[in-house]
Amino acid sequence: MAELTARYAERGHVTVPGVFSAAEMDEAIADIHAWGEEFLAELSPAERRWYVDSGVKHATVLRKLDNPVFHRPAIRRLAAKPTLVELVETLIGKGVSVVFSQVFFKPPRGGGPKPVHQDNWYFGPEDPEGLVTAWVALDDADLENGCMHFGEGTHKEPLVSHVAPEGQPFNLLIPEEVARKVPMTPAPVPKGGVSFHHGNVFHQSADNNSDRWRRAVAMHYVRNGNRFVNAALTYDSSVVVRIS
Ligand SMILES: O=C(O)CCC(=O)C(=O)O
Repeated sequence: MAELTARYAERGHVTVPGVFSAAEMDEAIADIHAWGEEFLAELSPAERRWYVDSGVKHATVLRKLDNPVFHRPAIRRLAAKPTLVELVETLIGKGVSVVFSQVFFKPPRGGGPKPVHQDNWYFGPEDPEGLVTAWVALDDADLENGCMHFGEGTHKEPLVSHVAPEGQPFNLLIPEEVARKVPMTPAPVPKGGVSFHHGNVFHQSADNNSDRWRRAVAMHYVRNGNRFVNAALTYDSSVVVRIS
C-alpha cells in the first residue's frame, strides 16, 4: 500500500492489475450491453447525438451511459467490492461514496478520442484530494484500442479553466494551447485491473484503432462530506451511492 500511495502522490495516477476476475468483467459487460439496448430504444434525437458514437460505420453503438453504479445492481456490486474499496480508502481516506459513474464504450474501429480534461473541473470538490476516479478495465486497454493517457504530476498544479466546443456543452476540455505543452504518458490496464486517478490530473483517451472492444466503467469516489462547491456541470445528489 505504501508503494500505491507514493506512486499516486508522485504521478497523480496508479494502476492495480487483477482487482476483478475475467468472469466478473464478462458479467458486467453482458449487463451494460443489455442496459444499453434498453436505453437506446428510448432516446430522443437530441439525446442520440450526445450518447451515440457517430464514428461507427455499421452499427448504432452507445458512446457512454451515466450512473451505472446507481442504476445497475451488477455494477454496484463491483463498486462495493472490498478489495476496491480498500484501495480507494487508502488513497482518499475512510468512508466513501460514488457520486457519479460512467460506462465508456469504444467499439472496434470506433470510439473517438476523449480530449484532455481534469475531473475536478467538472465536480469542483471542496477538498481536491478527497476525490479519486477508479477506472475499471472491462477489456484489456492498451495503446492500440484507446487506453488512457496522463499528464503525470499535473495534479500538483491548480485547475485550468476548461472550454466547451461548439454544440457540445458537456464536453469540457483543456484548451489545446495549454494541453499541447504537457507530455501525456499512456497507462495500459489489463482486463479486471483498475486505474486510479486524482481529480486534478490531466488525462485523455485515444481512438480505438483495433478490432477489439475497449469498454470501461469510471467510478468517481469522494470521501463522505466532501461537497461540490464549484462544479462546472450540475450533478444529481439523489444518485449518489454511499459505499462505506
Ligand atoms: O474512458 C475514457 O475514455 C475516458 C475516461 C475519463 O475521462 C475518466 O474516467 O475520467
